[in-house]
Amino acid sequence: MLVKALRNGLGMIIVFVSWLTLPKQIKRNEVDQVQAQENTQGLALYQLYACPFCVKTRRAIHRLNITLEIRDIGKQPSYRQELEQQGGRIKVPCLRIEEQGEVRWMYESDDIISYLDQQVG
Ligand SMILES: N[C@@H](CCC(=O)N[C@@H](CS)C(=O)NCC(=O)O)C(=O)O
Repeated sequence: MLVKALRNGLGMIIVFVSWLTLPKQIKRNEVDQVQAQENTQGLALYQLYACPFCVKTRRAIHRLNITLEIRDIGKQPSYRQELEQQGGRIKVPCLRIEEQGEVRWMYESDDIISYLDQQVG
């Protein structure tokens, strides 16, 4: 109970500091912005709001100036269930990638950020 409260408190501090120190967003012309957004079609990020690795991943999304569908497993039990049953485990962040009708699940914040950098960086 106490550990959970401390972890949540620390998570909220991380969220706040992250908000204060958000990275600069990549600026693109209109055409490139539409293209960048198109390149992220079919992606959904499973996450928890105050998880430090999720904060790190959201910062990268902010830097890349893209909008991704965010599926918070703490707020929506069905997302948690999907992650466990289809992804294979409950660990966040996890990126669900749907390409040409195939779905894969990418765990590990560093891998997710590299993938996003490659797609739209
Ligand atoms: N190395 C992973 C660490 C992710 C991680 O530990 N996430 C925690 C939440 S902050 C989690 O989902 N823990 C559950 C578990 O590992 O089963 C990353 O960078 O994405």
